[in-house]
Amino acid sequence: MKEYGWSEYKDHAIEIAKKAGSLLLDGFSSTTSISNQSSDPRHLVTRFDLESEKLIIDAIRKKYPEHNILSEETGYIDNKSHYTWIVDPLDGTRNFVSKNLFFSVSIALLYKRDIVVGVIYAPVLDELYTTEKGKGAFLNGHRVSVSEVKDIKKSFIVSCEGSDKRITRSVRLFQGIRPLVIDMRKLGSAALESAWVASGRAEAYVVTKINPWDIAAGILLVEEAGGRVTDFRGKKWNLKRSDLILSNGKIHDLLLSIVNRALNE
Ligand code: LIP
Repeated sequence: MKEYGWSEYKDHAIEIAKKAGSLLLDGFSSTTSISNQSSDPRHLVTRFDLESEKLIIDAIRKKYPEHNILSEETGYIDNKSHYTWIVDPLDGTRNFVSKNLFFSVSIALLYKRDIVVGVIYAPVLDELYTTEKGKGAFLNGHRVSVSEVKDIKKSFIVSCEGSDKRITRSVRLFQGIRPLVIDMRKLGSAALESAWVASGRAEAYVVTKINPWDIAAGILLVEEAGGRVTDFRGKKWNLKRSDLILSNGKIHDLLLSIVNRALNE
């Protein structure tokens, strides 16, 4: 780890996320209808996803031209660097199009295999979640922590199927988890679902087949807020692991066994 920390990169990510957020806010407020720019009708891509992504990639390349970038719509720009920016320019596109305010910009920085910076900005909510490895997790500049709830019966769980569009496993997860907890919620933005765990609004987020750009910033945020992140086998996250539990740590082991029972029954 660099001795002076990762603040320079975090500050840059905040600056870009806010600019991208303001672009999205203009789109969200406009009355013009928004069409799908993708040739695949199952994959919704609006011009705001593309404009936000261009703004973010241009800003990263201007300041750090030698870094790699992995972004939802553009894919992987490989410069053989140890640094990789992981970008979702509009997480929650369906919400955005339906005038639902739960959408966000998510930017993370990976150094070798470790996520070292995470920034999630929800422009309508005006919620800016920021984190840097070893320095804690923050919402609008105030430190946040995962919840203290230890009892699964007193837990709220957020969950979604990620890109697992067959949804068989999410239905099983709902059947297995829902009767044991207060409630299960689905927000439509994986980044914000992670941020809810980090800020103690939910005890855990259970997700199948999630893409790195949806979750990378949220993973560091939850860990820095005192939580725990593993795959369904209890292994640490890496770029290839996409079935994940992000939790307050206290209910993690029990949730792992509930998830595995639900999927294997
Ligand atoms: C979306 C997520 C959503 C998840 C979808 C999708 P997008 O991100 O955050 O919660 O269920 O699979 O990945 O595509 O709007 O950036």
